[in-house]
Amino acid sequence: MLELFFAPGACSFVPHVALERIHQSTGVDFTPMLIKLHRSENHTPEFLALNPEGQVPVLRESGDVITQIVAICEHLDRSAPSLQLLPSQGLARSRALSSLVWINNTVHPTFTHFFMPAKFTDDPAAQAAIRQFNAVKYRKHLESIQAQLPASGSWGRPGLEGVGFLDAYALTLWRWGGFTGIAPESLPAYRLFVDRIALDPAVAAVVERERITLHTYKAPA
Ligand SMILES: N[C@@H](CCC(=O)N[C@@H](CS)C(=O)NCC(=O)O)C(=O)O
Repeated sequence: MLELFFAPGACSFVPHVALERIHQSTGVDFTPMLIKLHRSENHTPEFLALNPEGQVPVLRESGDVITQIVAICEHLDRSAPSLQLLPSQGLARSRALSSLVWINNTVHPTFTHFFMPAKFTDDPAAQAAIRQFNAVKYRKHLESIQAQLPASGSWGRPGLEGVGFLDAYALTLWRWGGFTGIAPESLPAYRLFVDRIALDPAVAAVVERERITLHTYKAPA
């Protein structure tokens, strides 16, 4: 029995898409377990017993728990090697893994500083400064990602079918960018990439299940 604890639009979208791809390609089932972060369902004793950090994603497989996106992705990649969610060989694999780790330990925490500044200080003035500083930094990261995105196919998986972890993470980071005030037209190649990736059947199914919109930017009134 395979369960993914996820929150709509959160980074858990990455393993959610991978599990959906595995399901669509191999028939292996999983149960999506909705955790409402805005209702603090990540702070219940039951959830904290799964992940003491109180964060999604959590993968539970036959009672065994795995936390941390990179570890979950590595596990899912090994469980369905034919899909090459990460390229299976050589330098391509190392580079894709490098990008995955960079996103997880650098780009993602930059957004966390913008979105949840109270995690880093309880001083309201310092929180405002953290938000502003990290919004600028986040835009630079998305520009860097845009420069790496392919005009066709999957990010870091040249010639391979379907989407991989990097594609799903890139889409997630794009959605978050709208909340930081990044207008879609200011990153046109990134926007085209997201619209293309959204057509993938696994991505489309997860977007629908999580009931999220891809483009979150709202122009200032
Ligand atoms: N390093 C963790 C980061 C996970 C993370 O930041 N999860 C966020 C959602 S994107 C979360 O659950 N936030 C709720 C909280 O921290 O209170 C991982 O790779 O799994």
